[in-house]
Amino acid sequence: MHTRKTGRLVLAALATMGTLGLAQAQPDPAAKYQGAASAVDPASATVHRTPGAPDLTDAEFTQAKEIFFQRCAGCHGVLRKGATGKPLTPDITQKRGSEYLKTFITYGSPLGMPNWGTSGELTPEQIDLMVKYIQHTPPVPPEWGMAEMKNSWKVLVKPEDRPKKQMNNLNLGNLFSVTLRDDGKIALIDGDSKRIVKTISTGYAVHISRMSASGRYLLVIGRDAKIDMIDLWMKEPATVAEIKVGIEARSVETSKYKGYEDKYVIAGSYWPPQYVIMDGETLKPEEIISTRGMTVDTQEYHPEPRVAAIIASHQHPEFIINVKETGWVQLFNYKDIHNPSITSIGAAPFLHDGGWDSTHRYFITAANNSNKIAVIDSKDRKLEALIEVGKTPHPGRGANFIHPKFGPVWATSHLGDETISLIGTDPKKHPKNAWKVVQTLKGQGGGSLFVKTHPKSTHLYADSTFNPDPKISSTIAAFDINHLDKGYTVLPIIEWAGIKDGSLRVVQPEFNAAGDEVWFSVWNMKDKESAIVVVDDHTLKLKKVIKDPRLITPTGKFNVNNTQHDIY
Ligand code: DHE
Repeated sequence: MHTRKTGRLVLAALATMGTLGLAQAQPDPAAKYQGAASAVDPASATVHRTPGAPDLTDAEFTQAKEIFFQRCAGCHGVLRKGATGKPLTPDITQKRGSEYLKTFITYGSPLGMPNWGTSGELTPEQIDLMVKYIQHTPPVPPEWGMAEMKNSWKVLVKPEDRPKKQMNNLNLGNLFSVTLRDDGKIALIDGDSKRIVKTISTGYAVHISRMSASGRYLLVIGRDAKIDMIDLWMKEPATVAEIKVGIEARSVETSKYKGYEDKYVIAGSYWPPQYVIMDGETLKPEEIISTRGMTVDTQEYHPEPRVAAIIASHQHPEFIINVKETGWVQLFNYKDIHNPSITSIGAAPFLHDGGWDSTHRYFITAANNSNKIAVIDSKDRKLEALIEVGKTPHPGRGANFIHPKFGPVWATSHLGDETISLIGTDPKKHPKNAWKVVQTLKGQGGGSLFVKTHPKSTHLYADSTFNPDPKISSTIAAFDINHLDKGYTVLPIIEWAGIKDGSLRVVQPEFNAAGDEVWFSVWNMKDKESAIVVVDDHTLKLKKVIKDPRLITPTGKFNVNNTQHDIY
């Protein structure tokens, strides 16, 4: 663990390269979990040639750059150093040679590389182009510093002009913010009436929503790193401030430590690799911290350690920040944001998503490509455990419940296999079970992204969104927490939605505030009908199907009360 006073120091040395791995079996579910289009504007990156690489005209280089940023950067990184996807730097790709690369891009691999050729997503000509392109040095997009942030920053309604109390009669605690991914909007849906209150334009390929500590402000981040701050107290909820914190991003959070409620907002970006602390009422950018630095394992310099999950500590005035490629968890203390003390805790590379244990003391997070779960003690500021789990764990924020035999546990499912790992989380009353896998459940199949439960529920739900078998990706597994050995009940979500046309999958369970309903997204293509299916948690029966032409590619759903109070 390192504690360092930080101005904006960034250390530098050279990086080693991984190697491309190719296995022969069937594509596994993770193959579908492709990076979404990077928001980096390909035109913004400089062009240069590389010795040893097949020639490309400028026009070909530019076209290939577009395809790479759109299709590949989410997994391989903008600088192609690798993350969810393998490193693709010229020293590796030129050694492999064009034939090998062409096969790899065409057929994919069960390690998660989509089959771009046989799926028809890329033409043979485009594949030839990409084979040449990835043998060149990657073009580097521009940085995005304070000047660019301030240029993009707008306060649309000044704090002094905002209402002093809630001016609408919405049951805010049971409002849902729903990501309309490819429409660049969110839908605010009233949890009681199941009606869309309104849709609000946000960033491109909008990703997640988070709530301010008071439950008043909704923060939404797009993959283009645009943040919208929505005031839920207004007569009609509306955006009161916005800012673009980088070129590509995934995570946003607000300060929750007592005395600092709604005081600060933090957002972390994929490109440039950095995070920024903003004023909690206006989004004014205050302090930018670069995450570039050394990897925890080989201590090599990494130029693009992207910021993954961020969570707000309840134990100290701190944000807890996952730095994906280097494997550091940074605790940014916001007592003095311009002279911050940052505790860096070494975990494992490829940190991704995660959430609290039921006491909100331990941050439990996936180091997904290390097949590990890291447990961070946010009170004592240390690594509590690194736990081996299944292939490519992907918990979302995970799911907490009292296991009839092992006591308090936290669950994660996996992208790379069908298991669900239950980890003991109570070092005081169940020390034997703490920070180890106490039970491994068998889910429907790999390709799972999210598990969820609720303190008032006796069910654990798991999706299998990216499983290649539509019978699995269109349904949900519901486990009875008190009889886990009985396996699961399959909920035919897409059948209940009554939608046949399109390429449909079910994603992300989310409870309502009362904890007696579970909402699932029926995620279709942009020009096809999608839906949200609401299930009665007690009976596991269909309660309601929400359909509306405005519900375009619904994915993440964030109940205000549960998100505000970290209930899952
Ligand atoms: Fe997400 C959370 C990154 C693809 C839906 N996603 C997260 C988090 C990260 C992340 C770092 C944790 C944020 C936090 O807690 O602060 N997601 C990425 C990617 O890099 C990836 C793999 C590819 C990409 O290029 O974006 C990716 N994510 C997706 C999707 O394709 C999903 C399924 C659909 C969509 O809307 O894009 C998707 N991600 C979600 C959701 C959450 C999320 C719903 C929040 C879960 C929660 O309960 O908090």
